[in-house]
Amino acid sequence: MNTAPPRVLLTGFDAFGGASLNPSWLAVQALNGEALAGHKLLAAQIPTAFSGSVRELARLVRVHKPALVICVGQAGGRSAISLERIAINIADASIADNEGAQPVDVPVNPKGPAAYFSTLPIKAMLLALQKTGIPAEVSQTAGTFVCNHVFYALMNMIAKRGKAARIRGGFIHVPWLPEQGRPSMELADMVKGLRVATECALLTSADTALGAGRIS
Ligand code: PCA
Repeated sequence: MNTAPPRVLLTGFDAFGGASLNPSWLAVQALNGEALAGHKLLAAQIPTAFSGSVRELARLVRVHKPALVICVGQAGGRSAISLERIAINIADASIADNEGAQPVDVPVNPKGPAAYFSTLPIKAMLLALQKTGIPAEVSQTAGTFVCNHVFYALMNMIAKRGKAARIRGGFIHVPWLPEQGRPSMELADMVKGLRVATECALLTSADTALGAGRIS
């Protein structure tokens, strides 16, 4: 009998754009192996590359069969943990990715819908984060670089599975670390914030009880 706990896959990206680190990877790595709400957290790095990231994500989902997938990326210029609401079907890169690709106005999936919503309970997660005092927000765009691309590909992957095999998934952006510039967030707060957000996603089945009016 297989008694292994169901898994949560947390992905972070490698460094890009001339940086020497990416806080998304450092943060998810710190959570690797933890037990949370009856699940086991598994952290994996994916490349900051349009093609390579999606290939690796698909492989990870195939191999680990997670119940929940949260992809995490860095968003320089933001000061809060950003719970992404929507993935859009476009790649429009202002810099080259780590494989030298720089798609401009190219759909992620030419046959896919214009957008997908996250299936994470983002309002409940926001409230849980606010209770800890860690700066958090719902974000209406994950940009048009590799993060949005992976977010869209993840939701597309999930949508194509039958209802019975459906996994829950979404995307979270974290700010820079203090050594990267401002605004920033300490790594310990990112790690704690991601743990709280993940636990909330595991414990909240529907994101309906919380009206937007209750959350500033
Ligand atoms: N941030 C980039 C890609 C990788 C990352 O960590 C983005 O926001 O698209």
